[in-house]
Amino acid sequence: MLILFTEPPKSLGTEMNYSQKTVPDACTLVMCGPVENGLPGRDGRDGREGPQGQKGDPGPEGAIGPQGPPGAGGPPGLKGDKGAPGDRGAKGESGLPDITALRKQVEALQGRVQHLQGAFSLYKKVGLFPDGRVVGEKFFKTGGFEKSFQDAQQICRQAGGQLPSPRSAAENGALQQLVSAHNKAAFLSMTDSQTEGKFVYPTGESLVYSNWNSGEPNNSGGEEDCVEIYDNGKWNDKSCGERRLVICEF
Ligand code: MMA
Ligand code: CA
Repeated sequence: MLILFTEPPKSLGTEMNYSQKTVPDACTLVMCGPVENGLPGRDGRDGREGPQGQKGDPGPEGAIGPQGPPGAGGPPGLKGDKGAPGDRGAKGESGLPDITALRKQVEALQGRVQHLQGAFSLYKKVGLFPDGRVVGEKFFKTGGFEKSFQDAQQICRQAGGQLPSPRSAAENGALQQLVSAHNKAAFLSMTDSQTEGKFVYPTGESLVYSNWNSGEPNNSGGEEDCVEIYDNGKWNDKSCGERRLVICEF
């Protein structure tokens, strides 16, 4: 070890055991001895930070998370049906009807009637296209297919109607349109099954209108209890077992 002082030391401990030599101009050189290993030095300072370690393996899969919050509400539902009419109001003070309230009720009803008229007008067109006819308060509609009298009668009854009972030239003309459009004769509702030669409606009522072809009804073969309408609108009595165009009346 080399120690330099700016001036010679004034005193040194005897126990330090050293040799000394003066260096001209500058300072005193002190050589420490004897030459043998000294005590171990203090621990050095910590080294620099090492390089970053390698990326570790992925950890084990975590446990399933808690249930999420409920989703947003759905779109609003369809408009509900109209409610039942309200209770009758309390009797007025005077006992006379409340004209203002009644006027409002009439206006509300007029609006509802107008709406129904529009809806009915549309449904009528839909129902009549393309094989329906309206005449007065009566509707005729054909299924476009042919059936025996019994089957045709059942089909019309199941549909909430009945076989055609034309009671006027106008009604007969509407039927004729459907028959000629399909080029197929159709059964009417009337028969003379009960009394030969006496045709009646399903109710038993006698005919109020007829349009027999010339020479009809002739009960040809002794087995013609039903009635068909030709595409010229004329009627002929015919066997009920034949298959004819099904037209129903509503
Ligand atoms: C003729 C005529 C009718 C009868 C039919 C039976 C074609 O018309 O006699 O009255 O109902 O035949 O097919
Ligand atoms: Ca006949």
